[in-house]
Amino acid sequence: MKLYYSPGACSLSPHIALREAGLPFDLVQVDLGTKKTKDGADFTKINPNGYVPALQLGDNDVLTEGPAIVQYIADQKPDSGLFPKAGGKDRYHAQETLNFITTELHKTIGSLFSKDMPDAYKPVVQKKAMARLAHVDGRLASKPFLLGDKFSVADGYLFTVAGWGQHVGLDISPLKNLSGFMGRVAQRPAVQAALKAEGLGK
Ligand SMILES: N[C@@H](CCC(=O)N[C@@H](CS)C(=O)NCC(=O)O)C(=O)O
Repeated sequence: MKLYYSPGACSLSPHIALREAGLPFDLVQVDLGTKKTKDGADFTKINPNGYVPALQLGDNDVLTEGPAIVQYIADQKPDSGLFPKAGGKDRYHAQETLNFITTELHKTIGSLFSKDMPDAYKPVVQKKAMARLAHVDGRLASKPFLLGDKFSVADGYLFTVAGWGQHVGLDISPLKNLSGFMGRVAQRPAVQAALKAEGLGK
């Protein structure tokens, strides 16, 4: 497998998932400005939308969209506990969580990086993002990870997008459960390895 990524972008979520699952993979860096891969290939031939993450599964098979990619990765190691197995209610609740992260957090917090966002609109988006993060903080009051006692691919996704907050004027320090979660996830060897490989490690 080949993961197309950009340092610190939402592709960090499947990158963490691949390392947590212990699967072999190659990393290919993409310049999101020029839409070229590090080795000069046209990334829009790989993902016509021109965004990361994209996971090359075989010569002619590329999977895109972060929530689908992390489920695929977890399903390669069904006993890893990285995502509930198909068939039970837990699976749907886990998908509910991924959908919440992608629509309510990823796209909301991610939009604050846009240079095209009018300054007057930023506080509106920041307020909405903080309300959603407060909801997550509440969920983490009674359990260490989003789905319970065990780390799942949803946690790697939350860690990735909540980590952007500090760069876009969101102060999560009053959200004690979420802050604790961020610290806990950051300590995980797979997460540290992913950050280091993306040039973000300490
Ligand atoms: N719907 C996609 C969105 C992915 C996305 O927003 N990727 C960003 C980085 S976090 C990107 O590559 N942006 C560059 C662009 O849209 O041109 C997903 O969930 O995977």
